[in-house]
Amino acid sequence: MRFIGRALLASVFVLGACGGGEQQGAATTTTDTAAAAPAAQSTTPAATTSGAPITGTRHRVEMVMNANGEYRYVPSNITVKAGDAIDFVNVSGGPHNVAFDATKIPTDVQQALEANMPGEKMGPLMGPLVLEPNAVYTISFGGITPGTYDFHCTPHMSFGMAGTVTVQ
Ligand SMILES: [Cu+2]
Repeated sequence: MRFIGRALLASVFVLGACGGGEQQGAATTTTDTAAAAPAAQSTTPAATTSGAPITGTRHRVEMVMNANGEYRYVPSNITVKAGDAIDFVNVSGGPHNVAFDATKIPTDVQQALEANMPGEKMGPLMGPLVLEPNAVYTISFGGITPGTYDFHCTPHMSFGMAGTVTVQ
């Protein structure tokens, strides 16, 4: 229970600290209709572009270095329904990422997960490094066959930073 309490405290801290995010305008081209569009204010990441849409609950998993110097996902075991998503939040000790253990996942599920993992991946089923504090990496579990899938953090694999997602 102490561990959960710590995670809740960390959540409060994140909520209080997320006003200072960088807003770097990457767009260098303009269109007639876009000129007056307000800049995006939210730090919520964009929906996945190539994968299945998020139709259910968004779950939160924090990526942390805890008070004992251990690298962990909190929670490390999470159950979702197909169509839910997990927001993986870089709370402390980063960079972190989310990499699925492909050898233990059926090929069709691998393909669906691959499509649901946005960004410039480090390799097959190996999500990009999440560098910025409080940055979020979102994975949709839309279209994912029910099952139990193991994942780990590539930089901290040898430190035991690993988790399991069960899709119902
Ligand atoms: Cu890590």
